[in-house]
Amino acid sequence: MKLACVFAAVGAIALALVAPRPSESARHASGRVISMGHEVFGRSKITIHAGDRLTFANGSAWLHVLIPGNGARLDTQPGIPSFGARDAHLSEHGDRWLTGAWTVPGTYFITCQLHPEMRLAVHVLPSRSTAPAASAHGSAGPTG
Ligand SMILES: [Cu+2]
Repeated sequence: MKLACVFAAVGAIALALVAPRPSESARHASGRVISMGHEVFGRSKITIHAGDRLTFANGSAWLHVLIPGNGARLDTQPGIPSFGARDAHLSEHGDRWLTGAWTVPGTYFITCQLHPEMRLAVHVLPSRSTAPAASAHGSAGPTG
């Protein structure tokens, strides 16, 4: 069956593309979770799609002040979800913060105002539903 072969191939490719590190496999359901340690995020970068949210979970005993920016310095970035009244989210021990939806594709940086070492790059891809229709940019070449 030709069709079956196609499906098998697509499945294999999808697995190869998607195959996350084991620790990430079960975290898609309610927003990807970024854990926080003493002076570090649980990861340094993450890739999501427009419309997704992120959850920041502070399992450390430390206070973190999450802000858009780098090296503990605020850098408001157009398109980034709101971090609150002063562009800062205060995260105490046990806090879980669900961000607003990331709606604008691009690369954003998040840091902690108290811990310059904390840096997270968020890569936002076009939303899953509109990804194939990327012709708005006109760079996809001729398509049928
Ligand atoms: Cu911190």
